[in-house]
Amino acid sequence: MENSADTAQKAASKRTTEHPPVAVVGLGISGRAAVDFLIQQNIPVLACDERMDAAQLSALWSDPLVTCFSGPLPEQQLAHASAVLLSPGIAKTHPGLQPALQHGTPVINDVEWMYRHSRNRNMAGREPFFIGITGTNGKSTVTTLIGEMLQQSDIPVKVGGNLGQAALSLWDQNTPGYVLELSSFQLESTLHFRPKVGVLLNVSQDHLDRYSGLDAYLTAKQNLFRSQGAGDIAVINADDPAFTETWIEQLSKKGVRIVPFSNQKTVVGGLYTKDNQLIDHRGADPIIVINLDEILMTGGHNRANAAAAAAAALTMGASIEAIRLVLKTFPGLPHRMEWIRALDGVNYYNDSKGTNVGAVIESLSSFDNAVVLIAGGRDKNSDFSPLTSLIQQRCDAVILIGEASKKMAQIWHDATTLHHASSLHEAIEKARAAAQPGGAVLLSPACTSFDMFKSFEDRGDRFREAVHALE
Ligand code: UMA
Repeated sequence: MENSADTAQKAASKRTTEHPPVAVVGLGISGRAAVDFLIQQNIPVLACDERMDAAQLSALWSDPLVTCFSGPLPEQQLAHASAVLLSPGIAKTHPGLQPALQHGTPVINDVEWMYRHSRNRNMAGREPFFIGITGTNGKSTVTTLIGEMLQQSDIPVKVGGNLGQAALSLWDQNTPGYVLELSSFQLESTLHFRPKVGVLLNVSQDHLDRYSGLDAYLTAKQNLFRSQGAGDIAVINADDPAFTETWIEQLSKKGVRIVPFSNQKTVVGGLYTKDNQLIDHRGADPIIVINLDEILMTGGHNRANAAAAAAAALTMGASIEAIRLVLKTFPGLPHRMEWIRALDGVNYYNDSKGTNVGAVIESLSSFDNAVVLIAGGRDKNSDFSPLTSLIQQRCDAVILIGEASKKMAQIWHDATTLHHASSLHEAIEKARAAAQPGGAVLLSPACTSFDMFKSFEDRGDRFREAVHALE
């Protein structure tokens, strides 16, 4: 008589003959969700992680479909896998992936796999739709807004991606659509992924530790539209000079409908802000969506975010009433210009998600003056000089933390008073001492958090706790 382990083993070996193995490289949030999904699909998996040891890996899955590899990537096994699903934190230039790439093994990712799966498994005769959102800044906010606007319109979408919930963990046979925040890292490894609506918010310098320059970074972002064709929609920021007429024309020639949005000018065919109103001018006549002073989120960048989100949601059937309700009540995401408290007449803001120069420019621009900025962390090979004049105009002092502090000090030494701090607590104390009543203390680091914290959320949570603890 067979015991249950024998039965599982037999079932697994029967299953393994039906599908060649798929390799998953990197077993963080996206990799683990991919392995779980493949197990559910009865597909054998080669689960690889260079930084986890064998004991850590063996604790993750007991299913005989999964073979784990810790340490250096198993190059030959990857080359002979039917596909490699690559985690976004690992670039395709990784030496351990080269044999697979040379062998012609598809090196793709969880988003591409989900898309292909969705083509095979039609739901009640209908394929789910995808909305993909990318850009240097604002993509988490816009992704969340679109999700809320559709849900308020009784279109029950699932929301995730770079936002935190891995794409494959969202899969549900009955879901009509997915709203995915997509980073440039993720878009490097999509191929046939075809969003019904692609949203490109803005592009400014970021991740220059991974890309050779702004052009390479922009190319990765534009990959969102690579497979779009007739009937698809591209929501594009008409105020961003990075999106050239030639590129937009190429999209139009494929039959993609361009829906521009602007916070500066009238764009017929799209959405724009004018005279304190957000206007939908996709049709023949302009329609007022909302008065701008009714939008709960503050700042010019959030008006652009509201316009982009409304454009995407409207094209997928959201109602104006739902959009209005969401914009009136959505307070913004944590760690993005999050107001924490006022103490001694000074307002404290957590902008830990401000991990690049463009984000800090947006955040600082929403103050007139009297800001004490806390900046620094792990540098992404960024040029911090575009911040110099804004710091000069708006900051009473800058408190520098982390690995980038020396480089920042060299660039900003003439702009304002600079102080160094060796911990976030010390930075908060120094910021408090430098701040004036009526002013603000702003954590907006222009860097990643990984030199001192687990993540930007960890950095922001600790900042919030420490500020609340001030007496
Ligand atoms: N690993 C290796 N070899 C390497 C590097 C990493 O084996 O050379 C392993 C690590 O040991 C770890 C795993 O790979 O176990 C980590 O994979 P990952 O870095 O791709 O991270 P995930 O945990 O899968 O999280 C990813 C995104 N991370 C990155 O893009 C770096 C998360 O975005 C995203 O929320 C998640 O997938 C779900 O989709 C975070 C991010 O920082 C928030 N994104 C960047 C940004 O917003 O600027 C792009």
